[in-house]
Amino acid sequence: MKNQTTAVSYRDRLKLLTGAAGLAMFSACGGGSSSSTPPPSGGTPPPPPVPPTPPPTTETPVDGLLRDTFRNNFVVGAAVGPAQIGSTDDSDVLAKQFSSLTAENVMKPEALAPTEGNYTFEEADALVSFAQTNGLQVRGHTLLWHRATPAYFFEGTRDEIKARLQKYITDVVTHFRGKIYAWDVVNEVISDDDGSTAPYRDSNWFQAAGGPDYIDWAFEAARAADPDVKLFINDYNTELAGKRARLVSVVEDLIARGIPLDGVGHQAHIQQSTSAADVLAGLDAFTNMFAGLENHITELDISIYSDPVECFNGGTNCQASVGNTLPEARAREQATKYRALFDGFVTRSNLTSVTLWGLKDSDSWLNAFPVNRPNYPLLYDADLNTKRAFLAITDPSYVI
Ligand code: 9MR
Repeated sequence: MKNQTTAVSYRDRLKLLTGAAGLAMFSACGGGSSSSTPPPSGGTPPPPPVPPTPPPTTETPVDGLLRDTFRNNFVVGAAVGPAQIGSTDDSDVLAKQFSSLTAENVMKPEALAPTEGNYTFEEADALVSFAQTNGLQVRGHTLLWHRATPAYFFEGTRDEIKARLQKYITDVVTHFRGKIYAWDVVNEVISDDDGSTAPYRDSNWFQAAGGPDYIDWAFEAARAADPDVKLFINDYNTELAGKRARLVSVVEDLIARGIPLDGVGHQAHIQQSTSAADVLAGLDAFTNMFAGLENHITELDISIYSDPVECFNGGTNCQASVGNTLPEARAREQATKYRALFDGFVTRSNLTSVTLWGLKDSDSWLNAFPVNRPNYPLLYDADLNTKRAFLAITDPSYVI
């Protein structure tokens, strides 16, 4: 049902936009049938044709354009923190254009419970409060990760570790109950290769629990604390066949054993060389796995570089920096990829949330990963101008 609605809605938007553009042009020509009437014999000859105007790199989008373009498809989110919430300019764009927020860092265990039992909810609460005031929903990220987690979580016996994790998840999910629509319950628990612990990552959590049972503990504690929030397993590289297959096997196992799971989060940290079809295949691998399963795109960004694997593994052979300005050719390539992704996203009826991993390019983690180098992976430039990528996904008639 949603599939139909979404496809129609997106095409309706195309019609509306072309209609609006036609109307504007019509009225600029003076309106009425005279614009197409040939001049009377002996009258002023028609002016020479005007050469086409190159498409703008930026324009001022109408309020709600991003959110409303996909209103019938999925919520559109951005990962943010205190800097964006505290900036008048950033928060204005967030409130006007987005329908969802994720805490880039302030809901991670090291932020919420830096010492055992002492919760520091202030920054996360401020984010939730900003979202509620402005009508945005909140995605929770993340209850369990092998990074951004204080060492005390791994101290003691297996039973103590389990009890501590259960208490942490119970406390945090209860604190945000009713204010968050989905939690990344476990983040990046899948291995990157077929090593001895595959399909599970050989992590501090895997070691502390002596296997993958901690994943069950996390989901069960989250469900017990909030029967309504959607529970997600979140990971990167689902566009790669091997990683995807390992995640599929884990999700199938969780479902078969009745572990409460509502959906799969696809981080989608991709680069210019990533094929949009592969990202969409990552979504499709989970469709129909069980009735009601949802996909979320949780951390979308498109690096303008196309780095080889050794760049990610050891910082070698990374592409040269383009410098402090995004070259037009790269902006166009990136916009084309964003459009290909969103054209595919709107036809996936179980995709219910798409989040960009940041608001503007200058805030992105990719300026420091895999090496220090200016990157331009998002929809807004450092001055909050909309980029070609923004126009490509919000205006089907925009010529990239
Ligand atoms: O963007 C986040 C960065 O600011 C943090 O320093 C880092 C460590 O907490 O986490 C980054 O976000 C990651 C996300 O939480 C999980 N997927 C990968 C993201 C990029 O590293």
